[in-house]
Amino acid sequence: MSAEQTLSIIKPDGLQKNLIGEIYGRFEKAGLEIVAARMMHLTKEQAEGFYAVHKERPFYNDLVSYMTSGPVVVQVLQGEDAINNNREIMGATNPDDADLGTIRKDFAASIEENVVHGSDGPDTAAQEIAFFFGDDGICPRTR
Ligand code: IDP
Ligand code: MG
Repeated sequence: MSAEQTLSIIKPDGLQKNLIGEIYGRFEKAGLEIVAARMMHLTKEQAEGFYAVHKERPFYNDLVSYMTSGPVVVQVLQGEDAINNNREIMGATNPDDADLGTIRKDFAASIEENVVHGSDGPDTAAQEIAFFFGDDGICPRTR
């Protein structure tokens, strides 16, 4: 499989726990390159738009409150099988179900406050990357 890109977010609890470097280290050790990055405090409208797919879920309003409770760090990860690779590094949505050594097993407090987001497939990856970085926000490695 050729190099792929995926959208990753370190969520507000991840910043509160001061885990940016720890999480970036895990990405880099797994061979993923960070090719775009920004820190931002999502507005309610941005969080609602990003998670629109979950609009009908009972946890939607809480999810929007959580995602706007503090700043986040958003990045594009690039590498072989990046989407699945990142999902493996993250672990299952519910930390109780996550494998040992994953970010969520090691750091998540609950199924909601689970530290990281990662795209779940090629279509959502493309949409989510465009949502945060538009057409020209990526910085390809030139060396
Ligand atoms: P994912 O982040 O592992 O892809 P999704 O099912 O896409 O999981 O859910 C998006 C986010 O919504 C989760 O990461 C988590 O923060 C929150 N969430 C998912 N399921 C629940 C739930 O049952 N209760 C509360 N929050 C949830
Ligand atoms: Mg998801």
